Amino acid sequence: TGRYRLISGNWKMNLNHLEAIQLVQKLYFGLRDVDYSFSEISIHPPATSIRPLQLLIESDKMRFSLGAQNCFYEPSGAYTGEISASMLSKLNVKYVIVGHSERRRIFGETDEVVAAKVQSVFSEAMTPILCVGETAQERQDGLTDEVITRQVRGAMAELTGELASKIVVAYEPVWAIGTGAVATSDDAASGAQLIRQEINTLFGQGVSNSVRIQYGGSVTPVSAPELLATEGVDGLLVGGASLDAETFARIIRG
Ligand code: G2H
Repeated sequence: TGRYRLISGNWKMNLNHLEAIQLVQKLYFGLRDVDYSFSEISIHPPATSIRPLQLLIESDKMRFSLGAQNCFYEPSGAYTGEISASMLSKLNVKYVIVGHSERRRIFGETDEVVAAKVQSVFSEAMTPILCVGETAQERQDGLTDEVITRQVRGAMAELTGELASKIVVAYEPVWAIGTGAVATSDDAASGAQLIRQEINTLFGQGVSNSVRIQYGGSVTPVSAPELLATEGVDGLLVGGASLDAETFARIIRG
């Protein structure tokens, strides 16, 4: 497909900066005999660990890209507790997760907020990893297509085609997140297809063909190989299983 595989570790709100350094060192040594040049690896720690990990990755020339889990859409100002895209880009962050279902559900992020965050990440020359996916209830009610279409359109409609082609979209069915209920390869394929179809409608085939689509939701070393081999799936967004170096290394090794 020409799309370069991206495997991302989303640590969520876990590990202090000392534990973060240990985990990345372990991961690095765990992979030293492995050829994983066919994949890019991004690591998304809590904000407190970004600077320490930047120093570690750069000083030891580790082949990991640095990621963040969120950012605010304004560049600066009176927004107590928030972190801007420009602050992240100064730390050489390359990928920023935007619109994760936990942020939509717990922190009330709407499609409009997610769209503004996508724009702010692009404005700092970083790449958003846009998360979309239906809940169990929505799936049961037959709303999967509608929800995915709305979330993709809501976050992407205002982009130029050039920026749109650079986005990474993570299909994360909410019913499969942290539940151990991993989606089947068929579920992942149809989610990815829906996403690519909507991007095709918005921007045309050139753009939809270049967008990378990840699968996320209870990925383990057991399910990873089949998911990675799934038509239209270009990578994984891994939560719980990225918190253990050996486990995450097994996923990367494939
Ligand atoms: C889904 C995923 C990573 P987990 O949220 O974003 O987490 O693998 O723990 O389900």
